[in-house]
Amino acid sequence: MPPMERVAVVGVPMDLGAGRRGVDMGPSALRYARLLEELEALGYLVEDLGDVRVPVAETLRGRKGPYLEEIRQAALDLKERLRALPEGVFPIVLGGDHSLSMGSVSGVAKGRLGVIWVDAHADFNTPETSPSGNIHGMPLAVLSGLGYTRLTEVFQAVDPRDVVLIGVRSLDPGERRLLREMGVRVYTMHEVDRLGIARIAEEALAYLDGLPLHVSLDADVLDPTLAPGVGTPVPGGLTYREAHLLMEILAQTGRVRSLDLVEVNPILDERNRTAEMMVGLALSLLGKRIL
Ligand code: 6HN
Ligand code: MN
Ligand code: MN
Ligand code: MN
Repeated sequence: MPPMERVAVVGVPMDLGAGRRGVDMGPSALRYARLLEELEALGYLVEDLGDVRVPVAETLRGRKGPYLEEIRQAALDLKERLRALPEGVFPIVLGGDHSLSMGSVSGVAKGRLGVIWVDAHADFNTPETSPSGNIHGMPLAVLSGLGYTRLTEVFQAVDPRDVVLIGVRSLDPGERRLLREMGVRVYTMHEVDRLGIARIAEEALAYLDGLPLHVSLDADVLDPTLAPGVGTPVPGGLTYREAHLLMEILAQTGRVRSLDLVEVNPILDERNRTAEMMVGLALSLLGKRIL
C-alpha cells in the first residue's frame, strides 16, 4: 500500500547555489519525464503547485556569488509552501540545485525528523571549509545548524544524529572532519560495496527507529554512465538496481513522508535520461513494484 494517497509537486527552478548553469531546468525535465502521469497511474491523487519564484541568473550578472539572499528567499518560500500543506499530503520537490533542501527539510520537519540524504557528496561544507563557495555544497550543514547565520537562523531543523548519508564518494577535507564531529552517520560507496545496499537500508532504518523520514535524492549519487545530466559527476556511483532496491526498501516501511529530486541538469543530459531515472526512483519510493 502507498504510504499516503495525495501527492503535491512543487518545482524550484534554481541554479544559484551551483557552480554551473542548468539545474534550473530540472523541474521541467522531471515533469516532461511524466512524473505526474506515472504517479496517477500508481493510484495517487496528484496536484502540481507550480514553481517557487527564483530570480533568473542573468538578471544578477555583474554581481559575484554566492547569492546568499536570493537562495535564502527561494528556500524560505518553499518552506512556507510546504508548511501550508494539509496533513497527509506527500510533497515531492523538484530541483533545482540542492540548496533548496534547506527549505524542504525545514518545511516538513514537525518535531523530530529522520533525513536520508542520498548523494555522491555530503553537502556538509561551511563557508570556512568550502573550496568552491557554492551553497549547494552546504545545505545539510545548515540544516544541522552550521554555516551562514542568515541561513541557520531560518533553516536549522534537524539533529545531525538523525541524518544518514548514503552513496558518498567525494568529501572535502574540512567537511570530513565536521561530519565526524557532528555524529552524522555516513555510508560511503565503500560500505555499499562491502555490505550491499539492502543491509545499509535496513541499518539506516533501524538507526532512525520510529522517526518519520524525508528522502533527499541527488541525481549525482547514480553512476554517471546512468545519469550523465548532473553538474558535479563523480565516477563509481549507485547502479540502477542498487538505487531502485534502496527506494523499494524505504517504501516498504511506510515511514517516508516527503522527497526531493535534485541536481538534474538537462543541458548536460542525454535525451532526458537522467530525469527519467529520477522519476523511476520516485515511483519506487512511492510504492511501485514489479509484481
Ligand atoms: N551537490 N563538495 C563540493 C562543494 O563545492 O562543496 C561539491 C558539492 C556538490 C553539491 O552536488 O549537491
Ligand atoms: Mn534560471
Ligand atoms: Mn547534493
Ligand atoms: Mn551531489
